[in-house]
Amino acid sequence: MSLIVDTVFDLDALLTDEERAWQARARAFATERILPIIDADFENKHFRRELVPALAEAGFLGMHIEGYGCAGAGAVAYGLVCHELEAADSGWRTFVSVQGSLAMSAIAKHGSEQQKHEWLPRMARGEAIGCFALTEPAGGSDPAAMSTTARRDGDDWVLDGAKRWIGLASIADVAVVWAKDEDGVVRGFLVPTSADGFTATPIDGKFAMRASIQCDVTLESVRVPASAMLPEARGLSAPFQCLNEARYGIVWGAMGAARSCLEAAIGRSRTREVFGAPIGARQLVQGALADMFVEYEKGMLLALHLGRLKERGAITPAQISVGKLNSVREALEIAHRARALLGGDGITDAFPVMRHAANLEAVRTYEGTDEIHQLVLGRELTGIAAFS
Ligand code: TGC
Repeated sequence: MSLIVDTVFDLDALLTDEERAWQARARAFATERILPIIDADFENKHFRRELVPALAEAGFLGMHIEGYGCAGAGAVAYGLVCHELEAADSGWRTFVSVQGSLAMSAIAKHGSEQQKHEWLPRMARGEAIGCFALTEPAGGSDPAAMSTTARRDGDDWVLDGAKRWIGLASIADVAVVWAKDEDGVVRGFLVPTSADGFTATPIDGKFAMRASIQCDVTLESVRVPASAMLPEARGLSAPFQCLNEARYGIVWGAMGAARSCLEAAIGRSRTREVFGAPIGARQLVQGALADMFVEYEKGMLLALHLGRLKERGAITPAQISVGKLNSVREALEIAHRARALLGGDGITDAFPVMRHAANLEAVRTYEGTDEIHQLVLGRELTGIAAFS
């Protein structure tokens, strides 16, 4: 099961048999189903929807949720799946995150029993796709400033506003829409995407995440019944609890992209000859590989530690910020250094490295930018919030 970079620390030895089985299933899926098609899909800006039933069949959708047709797997198992999928492409880890960590988690954490029974089993089977509409065109860092509104009209709610960067919205069946009610309180609504006034338009011109979908969403007098409101979601902490789940998956996922880049660089260093010897025989190259490897292993140990904390119910948002900040920042650095070691060929699709580097630019920005996570940690350390 171990790859070159995984042998030194033998992290596999710290996993249970069940976790290794999830890891193996995800690695097989990534190798057999994603890697053969990902360069073409990235080039052609194509989201291969026909893979969704296979992802569902593998049990990856909402896999950390208990009951309602979901696998009820542990946090480390979920992290390992994110790691393997993102080693192939961030877009497919993002799909699993949006569906499972955001949309399904919102329903599982904040929904009524009826909402859970209506949506979660279908979403776990991949028969219904969800999206999570929080970020707005004016920016994603300060959701408290959202301008989307929910107005009560008789037995209905009427939603108006705009959202941006909403993954999967144009193919989703249900949108978890966050809006302020007439008292200014953030509430969540399950909005069928077929509702009158709901429009999702894929964002074009992306240099990252080209094999996945992010959309502009408009809500123009979208009318939903009172039963569409998530009863347990009241205030911004409700969507933030879902972001915690997605950010946790990124801690593992970004290290998957890093692993792919590191392996490409190691492989190339053994075969590419310059000045009469493999570049891997040069001290500068070995130093670069060693630095990349050290950061990769530190990132994996941190991910595993956070996973075990999460399984004990002991993880905090600040700890997740450490993981998200570190994993994505170091994965990007590893991707950039790998690109340099590959020389000119590193900018081509002969290697996955530029694709990962481009994707990681998006991952660095969504689910809290580097700077947001630095500020979360700054507040943790000083007791002073620097946001406002
Ligand atoms: P503040 O407004 O003061 O707090 C609001 C309430 O939220 C609570 N809270 C959290 N609860 C759980 N987990 C967390 N991580 C939480 N962070 C905050 C907070 O305790 C408070 O609760 P209460 O009960 O007192 O009302 O906000 P803050 O000052 O705590 O936080 C400020 C800041 C900047 C850290 C926060 O606004 C933030 O994290 N901003 C970044 C938001 C972000 O990540 N946006 C990107 C989302 S990605 C996306 O929408 C696309 S989805 C992916 C896709 O579709 O592809």
